[in-house]
Amino acid sequence: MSESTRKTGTGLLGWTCVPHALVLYLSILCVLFNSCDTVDRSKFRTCEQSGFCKRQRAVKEGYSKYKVDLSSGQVSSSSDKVTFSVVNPDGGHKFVLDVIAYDGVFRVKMNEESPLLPRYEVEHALLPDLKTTPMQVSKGSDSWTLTIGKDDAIAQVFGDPLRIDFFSQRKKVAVFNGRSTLKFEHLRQKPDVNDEPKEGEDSENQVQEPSMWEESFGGNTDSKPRGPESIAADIDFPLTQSLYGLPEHADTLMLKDTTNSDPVRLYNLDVFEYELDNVMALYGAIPYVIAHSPESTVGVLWLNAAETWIDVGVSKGGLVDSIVNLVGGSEENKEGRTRWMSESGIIDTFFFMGPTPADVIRQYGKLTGTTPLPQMWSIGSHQCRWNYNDEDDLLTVDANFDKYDIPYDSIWLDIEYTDGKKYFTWDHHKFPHPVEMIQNISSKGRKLVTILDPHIKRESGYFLHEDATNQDLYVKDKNGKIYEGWCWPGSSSYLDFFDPKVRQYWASLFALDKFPSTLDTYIWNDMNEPSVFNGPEVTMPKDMMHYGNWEHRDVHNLYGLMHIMSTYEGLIQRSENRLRPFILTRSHYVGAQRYAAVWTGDNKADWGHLRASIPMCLSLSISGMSHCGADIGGFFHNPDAELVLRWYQTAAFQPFMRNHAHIETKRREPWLFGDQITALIRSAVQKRYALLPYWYTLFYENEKTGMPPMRPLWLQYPNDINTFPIQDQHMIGDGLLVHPVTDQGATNVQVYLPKGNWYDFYSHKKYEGGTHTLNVGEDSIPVFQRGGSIIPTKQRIRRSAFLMRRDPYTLYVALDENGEASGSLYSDDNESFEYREGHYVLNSIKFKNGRLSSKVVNPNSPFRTPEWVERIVIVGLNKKPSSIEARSKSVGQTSLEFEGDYPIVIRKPGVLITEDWEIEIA
Ligand SMILES: *[C@@H]1O[C@H](CO)[C@@H](O)[C@H](O)[C@H]1NC(C)=O
Ligand SMILES: CC(=O)N[C@H]1CO[C@H](CO)[C@@H](O)[C@@H]1O
Repeated sequence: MSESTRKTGTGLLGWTCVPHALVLYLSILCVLFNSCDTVDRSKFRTCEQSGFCKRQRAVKEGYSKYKVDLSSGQVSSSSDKVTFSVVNPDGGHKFVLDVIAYDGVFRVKMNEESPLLPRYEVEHALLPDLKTTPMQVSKGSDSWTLTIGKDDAIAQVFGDPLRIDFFSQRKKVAVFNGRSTLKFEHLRQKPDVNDEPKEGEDSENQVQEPSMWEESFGGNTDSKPRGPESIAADIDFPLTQSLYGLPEHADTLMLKDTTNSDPVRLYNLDVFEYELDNVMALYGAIPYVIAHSPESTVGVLWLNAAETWIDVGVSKGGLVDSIVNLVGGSEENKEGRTRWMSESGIIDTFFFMGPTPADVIRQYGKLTGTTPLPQMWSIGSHQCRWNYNDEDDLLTVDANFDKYDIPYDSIWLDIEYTDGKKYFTWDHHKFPHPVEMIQNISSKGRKLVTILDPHIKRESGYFLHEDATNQDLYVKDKNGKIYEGWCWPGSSSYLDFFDPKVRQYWASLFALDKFPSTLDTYIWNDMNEPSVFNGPEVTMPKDMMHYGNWEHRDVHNLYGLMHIMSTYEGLIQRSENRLRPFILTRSHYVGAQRYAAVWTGDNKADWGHLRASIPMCLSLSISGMSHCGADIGGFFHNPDAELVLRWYQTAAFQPFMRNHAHIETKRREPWLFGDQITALIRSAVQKRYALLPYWYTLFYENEKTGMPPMRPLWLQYPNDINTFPIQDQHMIGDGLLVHPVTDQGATNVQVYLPKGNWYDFYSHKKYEGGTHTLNVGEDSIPVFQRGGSIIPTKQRIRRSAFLMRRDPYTLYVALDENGEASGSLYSDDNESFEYREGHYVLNSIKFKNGRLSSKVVNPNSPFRTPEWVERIVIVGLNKKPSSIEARSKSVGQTSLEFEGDYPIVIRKPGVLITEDWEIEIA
């Protein structure tokens, strides 16, 4: 959540001292004048207002003269790394360049040879113990050629000037420093004002700008004790201008040209009422781009945790032009360009060489990790509010879900459940019996999720504050004094999660004898950018100090990752490694997918924000954060019935589904908008629950391969250029295509279906590939099943996912032009880590030559479940069957009843998902 009173424009003093009535009055004023509806831009820096960004953006093409000394090239003993020395002839400063190989991936690292002080290298984002791979090295006079595999991936390192060309399947797909804009500000002594420029000193070192050694913004001064140390480099993509990634932004899925705007900014911030179609920084930062073309796909990760800005060049004409060029095959203007600028750290870039989008996703997942399979309940529907007031309120809301027959799996408590915003405590007046309350919820198979933020109330007697003070667990300023900022509790300090001792301490707090709760309590980590109400840009000053003597500047974008890593450890310890943790985080960085689900933060009750939820979650999904959703209804302001309904219908088909609202909004539980809307919301939520087996199977595959459940169309149809800009519809797995209705008063939607056969998932009407205009009513959620897919569902909808765990399946089989289809079905104990020891069942299901057959992929699994198949629905058969027969160990050989011409519905095949079976259609 975001501080509500910030909209009044009063500062720290204002909102602590101004009486409530005045705050209210100011809020009313802002409503009247409509000035509270947008972000206060003056709070956040532009590139021009950020010293290093301004310096780096002024760099012209051809600026850099860095030279690689090829004769210095050293190949490591296992040929997985080549090291060169690099010199900047302007002043003679020396650098080290490493090229390292992993399976399908090149890593390019550049640091000063002997920096004045160590420069920060990102920790914890990548998986530990990465396996490198050998390269073949061929040494030429002007370049060295490094090859992975046969000649699948090649990096050609040129000496003068420094440039690296990357080839995938012999096509040039990326170029590092091809425009010679690399600029590496080496660390230096602070010059005396009276110093004359020294002989032999580089020209850059002679320029002194005031922003280099101290910088002020919005009344805060950054003391910059280390001086200027920014880095920047260009990375271009000769084959394409279709670039994706760089979350988190409330912007288009396909990156836009930034020539006439600010660069895209990555700096984790708590932005109040964020604007749409905007490259301003938001809560998370994933410095990762995928450049996609029908010829080849390549990914680039710029592993740096400091403030980062990225310029994107995708031609003057932008998107339309680039598509025209793609179609026309024109060579000009095809190249997409990026230039990356970070305030500190080193240059550390990864090139994921593809060649297909699925390969890039897999390669990225192997280095940064994938989303572990979530517990089944956590992909159900969640109910949250700032705040459910007390035990009665919470239990009444819970009971109403049953009364109105709307399935849901967890209820959430925001900050007001605590005793005075002291985390790991309960307000004893409002929540006198937390354990009993949670047990009441979990007896119906549901969970409680409570919020735990990283700021700690500075109150003597509060155990956490006392421990943190006595055991030295807080972030400090550069003089060693504990940093104090302002957040929900008032005066607060911030745990330094970079310190292993702090992570261990935080993890220990989840023990059930420390935090009154149960194993059915899960965690929401908010405000972890970190949000500091009175800090520069609402966050921590850059010259604060973390464990290891690193400035906050170096590690800012990692703070949230360290917070959720500690929480994850706490949940693991609490259940003695048995249960899969569930955490929702707002801040995120590369690798956060290994620990948490993510939501798009404090959005707004308007149609634009509903539409934005799709590209935002798609962008996060392709960047690893696959368990993504947006607050249903919009966090700020009050949605009307139509918007709430459309939002439910949209969110029911997104990976993370949660209704949440600001404390000043009206109640918006799903039964509060009249009987008809309640019924329509019920139907949307039931559709979600019917598809839980499909989502669950997709999340299992996501852990294995990195492929996210929610996918842009181009991920599935990489050669269909019509799909490249699409962001109002998406795929779920490779079987379903969704085009939710996201316009107010819409009576129709235009749906693009790629080549092939498609079937309306609910009416079974057949469609061919192409653009279709569909009439929509208030109950419409256009969902299409791809001909060639098999979708597992459960059609006995109960009050929670838990209660459906033993229910039988209905399979939806949609045949392609050849009368074939395939799909998978995964099941396990829905909550523990035992699946990693083989306790699960995976079915590979195929339809071919009139026969539907299922094979247990892991027949030796000890996992047992009574789940069986109760119905099979087939579309696309070219003749009506005369008889249908099932064969399996449990049913023997038996003829089956079926009905309907179209679709054909097979009743009670009775086969088990733990056995192989066949159904013959004659
Ligand atoms: C738990 O449920 C029981 C039975 O409905 C009720 O009497 C009790 O007050 C509930 N306790 C709490 C703390 O919610
Ligand atoms: C089918 C199955 O094994 N279901 C398990 C799902 O998780 C619950 C606990 O939440 C177990 O009790 C079930 O056995």
